[in-house]
Amino acid sequence: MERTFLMVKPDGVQRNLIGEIVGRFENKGFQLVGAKLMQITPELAGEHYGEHKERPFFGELVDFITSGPVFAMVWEGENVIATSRLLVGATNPKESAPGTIRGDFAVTVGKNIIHGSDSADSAVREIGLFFKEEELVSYSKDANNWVN
Ligand code: DAT
Ligand code: MG
Repeated sequence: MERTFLMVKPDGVQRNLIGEIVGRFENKGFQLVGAKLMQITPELAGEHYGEHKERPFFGELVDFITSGPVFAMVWEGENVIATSRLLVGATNPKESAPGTIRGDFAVTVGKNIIHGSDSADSAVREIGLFFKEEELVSYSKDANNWVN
């Protein structure tokens, strides 16, 4: 089953949105297979956001993502990578639709609440950066038969 990496950023943790965000993915019908509250080091931040190293906002991005704890998660489900991006909403909250997480809770691109992998390759890479295989749990739930 497809997996993706989702992470409540420091602003989402500070604004008490972990429960709200977990609830949205649960309610959708996806399954949580791993989660932890953690502090990102500058080294991990640099790896995670490596594709943005040359961008003018890179320094601010690393400072922000290391400014407090994040809630890192792995979610599983049919088409979960692309569908999660729809639930997360556009990168810039000025453009994210109401009903999406960023559309409902964020105002500015520098504090946009949540990260979600953007492709199958990113999902594998990011899950590997944040989680060891033994931290992820494979299990079945009867409710999944009413989703898929
Ligand atoms: P996303 O998080 O939607 O995948 P991204 O990968 O393009 O977006 O950028 C990663 C993060 O970098 C994004 O969530 C917020 C920050 N960011 C992106 N563009 C920015 C900009 N123009 N100014 C400041 N921060 C930006
Ligand atoms: Mg991205």
